[in-house]
Amino acid sequence: MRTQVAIIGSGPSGLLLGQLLTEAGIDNVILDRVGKDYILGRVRAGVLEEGTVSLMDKAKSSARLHAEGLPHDGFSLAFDGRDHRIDLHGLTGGKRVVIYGQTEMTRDLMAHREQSGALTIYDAANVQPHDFDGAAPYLIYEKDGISHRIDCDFIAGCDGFHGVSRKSVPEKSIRSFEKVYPFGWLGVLAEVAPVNHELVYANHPRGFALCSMRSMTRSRYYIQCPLDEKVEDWSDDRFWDELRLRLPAHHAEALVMAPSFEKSIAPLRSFVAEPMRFGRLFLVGDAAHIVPPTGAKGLNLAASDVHYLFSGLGEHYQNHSSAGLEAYSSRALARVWKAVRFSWWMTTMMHRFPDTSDFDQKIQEAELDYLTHSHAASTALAENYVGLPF
Ligand code: FAS
Ligand code: PHB
Repeated sequence: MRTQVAIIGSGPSGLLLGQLLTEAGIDNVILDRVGKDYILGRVRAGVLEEGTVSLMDKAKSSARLHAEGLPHDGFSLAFDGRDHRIDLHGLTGGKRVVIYGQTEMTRDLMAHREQSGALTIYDAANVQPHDFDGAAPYLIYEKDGISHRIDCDFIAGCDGFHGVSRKSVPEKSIRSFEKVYPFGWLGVLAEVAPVNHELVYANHPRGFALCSMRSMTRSRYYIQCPLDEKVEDWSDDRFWDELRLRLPAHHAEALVMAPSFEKSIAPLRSFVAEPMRFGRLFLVGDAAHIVPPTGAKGLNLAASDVHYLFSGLGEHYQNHSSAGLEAYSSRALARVWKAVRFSWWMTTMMHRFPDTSDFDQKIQEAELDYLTHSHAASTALAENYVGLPF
């Protein structure tokens, strides 16, 4: 088989890139090592920046997003028993975010891809990229025990943090930067009305908590937990009790509880691999970088990577220019590092670190006090949260 762009990974990165290329008439094939239902069973992000929404528009996959997504003009920081609202819309000259689950975004992109007739090969085992440092890269994979080859012009490594793409690059050619946080997030999904019409990020002596949602009838809640916690040790009752202890009284009293239908623990890390391009192999999204979810940047960074790569591939095929592809890594990393900084800053400000010193705790409290009383500081938070320009 031959294609112009071979994409490894059918998550948001791969699907969004695949649909933008298909709409532009650039032939592409997506391979994923698991099946469609497994991908749709993963519960991940919930907040979309306007840039991500625009890319879904461009991919002709945003009808349901506009019909069901919830535009949010602000969110609250809760500490010392009260809420402090961050007016995103007012502080950023009218920008906002949209609440729409990554699972639904993935579902929409998959549906549109099927309608467009573009090829996705699920359950593709042992995908291996080859000769991407030359002019004729190709992929080898196995399906139903038979080995197959796909010749292509370019390979997009959209295969996430644990994928094969980054691992296929010679160690001497890649540099990585990492910070592992001493806690994780225990998250639940429940078919119940959210406690507040906007998100609430809570900093409490017992730990961080986040009240989010997927719709006005489906809530998503998180609490910070130690890294050695086991999800089976957390009954719903224990989770709800702990969440209420970390929220201001008016939220704790208003919280509507219901049986959870999803419960999981995610570790938190910051990770960046440089560069993001190796010859004709491009790393995209979580394959190149990971951020703690506190700033809601992971999925949105994947989208901006896709924007830069799609722009470069379009220039290559339509204008016979390699300028965009040459600039991909530096352009993507410039935005990645600012989002990594913001996600680290928000995580450091909102979580309780084990063994933190009294001095560091006072600094955190001063940070929150300054942030919620300074127009300049809250503007800086708001412009990062809605998403810096592409
Ligand atoms: P993904 O990991 O989503 O997709 C990669 C795809 O590649 C997968 O389908 C995988 O099956 C496939 N793949 C991997 N290896 C392969 C191989 N060798 N061969 C073929 N296919 C292969 N972000 C937020 O903004 N907010 C959140 O609350 C949030 N919560 C998260 C919770 C968890 C547990 C995780 C892991 C991430 C979370 N994220 C969150 C970040 C997440 O949303 C990612 O940023 C987003 O999924 C990135 O999308 P992709 O780059 O497409 O990677
Ligand atoms: C979510 O709804 O899953 C979510 C929202 C905001 C975040 C992280 C996760 O910062």
